[in-house]
Amino acid sequence: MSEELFPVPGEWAASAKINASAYDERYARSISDPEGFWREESQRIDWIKPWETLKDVSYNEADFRIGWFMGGKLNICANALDRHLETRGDTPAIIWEPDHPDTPGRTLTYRDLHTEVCTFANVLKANGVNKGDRVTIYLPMVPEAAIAMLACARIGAVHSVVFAGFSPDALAGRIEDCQSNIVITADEGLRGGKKVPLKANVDAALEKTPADTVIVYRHTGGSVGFVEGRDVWWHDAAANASPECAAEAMDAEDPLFILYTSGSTGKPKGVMHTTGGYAVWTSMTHEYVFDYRPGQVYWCAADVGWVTGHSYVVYAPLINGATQVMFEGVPNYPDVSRFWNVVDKHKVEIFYAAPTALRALMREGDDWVTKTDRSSLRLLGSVGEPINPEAWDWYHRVVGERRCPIVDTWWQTETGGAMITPLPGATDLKPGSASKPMFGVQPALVDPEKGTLLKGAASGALVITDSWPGQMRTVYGDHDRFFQTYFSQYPGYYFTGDGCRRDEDGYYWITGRIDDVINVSGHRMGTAEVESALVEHPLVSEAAVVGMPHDVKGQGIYAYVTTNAGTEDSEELRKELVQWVRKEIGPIATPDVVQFAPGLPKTRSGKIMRRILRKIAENDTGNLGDTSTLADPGVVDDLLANRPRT
Ligand code: 6R9
Repeated sequence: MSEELFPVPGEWAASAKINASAYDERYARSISDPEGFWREESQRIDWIKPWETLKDVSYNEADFRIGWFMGGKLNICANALDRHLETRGDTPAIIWEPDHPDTPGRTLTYRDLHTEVCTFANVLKANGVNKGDRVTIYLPMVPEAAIAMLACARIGAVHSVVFAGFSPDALAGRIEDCQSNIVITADEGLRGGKKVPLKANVDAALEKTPADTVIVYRHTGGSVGFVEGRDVWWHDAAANASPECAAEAMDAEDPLFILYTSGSTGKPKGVMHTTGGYAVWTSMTHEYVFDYRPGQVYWCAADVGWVTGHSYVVYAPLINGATQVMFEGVPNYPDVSRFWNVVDKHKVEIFYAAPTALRALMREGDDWVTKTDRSSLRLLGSVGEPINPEAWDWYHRVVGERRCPIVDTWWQTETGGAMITPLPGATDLKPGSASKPMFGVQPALVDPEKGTLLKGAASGALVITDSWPGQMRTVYGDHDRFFQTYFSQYPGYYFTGDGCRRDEDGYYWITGRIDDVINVSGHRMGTAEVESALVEHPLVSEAAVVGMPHDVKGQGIYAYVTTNAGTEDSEELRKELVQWVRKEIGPIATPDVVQFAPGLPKTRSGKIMRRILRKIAENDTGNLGDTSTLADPGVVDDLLANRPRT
């Protein structure tokens, strides 16, 4: 990897909120005097009742617990909206840019958003939603997604947003897991000119898992089925609701949301975040990572269905009084200049996106970018997966015209906000490195086998040695799974699941997942989830899924499938299996390669040797490593001989 250094531009060093020496000083203080550091930083939030104890944390199994800002009371929605009304009530909070540029957009000021959120909070109440109830949100990228989330937070209900690209089955599983009685959706979504049948998907999901209420936002106007007594139109309900709704005083540790994410085993986990720590953490990281000042136009291109959309579209920007663009569409519609046309249209200064989108655009050539103006851009961000130096260089040179620093932010659904990231006025950049820890974060590397701490320049498993305010608090409904997944492997540490290298300058280079999680276009997919979808097909007896390198997506999905005896492994069946997985999970889980395998490489104890399957998928077949424990070595020869050309 390139180790070229891009020093902090002079004007950034001079004007940014945090320069290099401020970073060193504050980072040191955040570790040596957490009490003082967080007392100051927590002032960014309006507390209804001040907190008493900074943290209550133990990573030991016997008394395992994580809590921050104990005793404090607040409402995160009031922090995102009410407190801005006096100073910036008429300032745009959300500038909504629709799927097609000719469709009229919408601008909601802080006052507009406040009115909409209070009204919808009353709609929720009128439909029986109480504090602590789980509300499933299955909406496209429209302001109503943020409105619904904030309305939940206002009354203390716990939202569970399900990405609108997920299938009815995946939606049903999530509704069932958190025992949610209400679903908020739209008639249809719209992405790249294509309609997504959201309401129909909800209807299908609720055949498996019934719910009492479905609130439907009319977006495209497409016709949808309507179940009397269960379904309610958003606009009808809102017309009868008061625009005034007091914000509930929430305990710092009251749940704020559940967000399902893929792990290395089993079904997706309901990652649960609470209120106080998440508010402080997201707001602080947003302010420093983007050097954000109210008035600047900020655009995070993530969907609200992912954690990046929760933290850096909905909560942090609004808490910080930002003006932001919310984009319904996709980067290549109506053409591949779309991102940059939107930047020009709204004079975007700060732009935050995923490497997969950048790689796809990079392939289309520079003209699509250079024919746009982009002079408003000051800062670029990257999130979701490692950004390869080639894509980094393109982003820096072509998109940002060498003028804009790139903040490559490493974090996870579990961490709530950015953990390892450059700060634009403080950190000299190395393309491909997420660089240095955020305040209060203590990363460390351990030997993956021995679990011993590695010092200095080293490569190993990335762990975090102590808690931070935005850390997830539990796996919904399964606290033991929370402990087992993240704290049992390397006792005393939070294990991230990522591999990482630390260089001689103390910069961190994330190398990707070292567990059975694949990162497809910045979206997490558990190999176990895809496998269980495949084996549900009546003709499949066994499946093993691994990641493979993919030019645009970062990683692709490679599935080895063993069919039932007597089944013909035809091209037709291969296509059918691909469609099957799309239907079971959603298009993001589409396998890139399906290889029929009469047998899978297994140890004598019956464990699938994924290491070998990974090597075959990576086309790295020269050295398959130790195959002596294989029960039947002939299986591997067969796999090698029948590898589909990709
Ligand atoms: C925010 C988000 C988390 C996983 C994480 C890692 C990968 C995210 C990255 C990155 C390298 C970055 N990841 N950001 N890898 N550099 N800047 O993406 O959350 O969907 O939970 O994914 O994504 O592998 O463990 P999530």
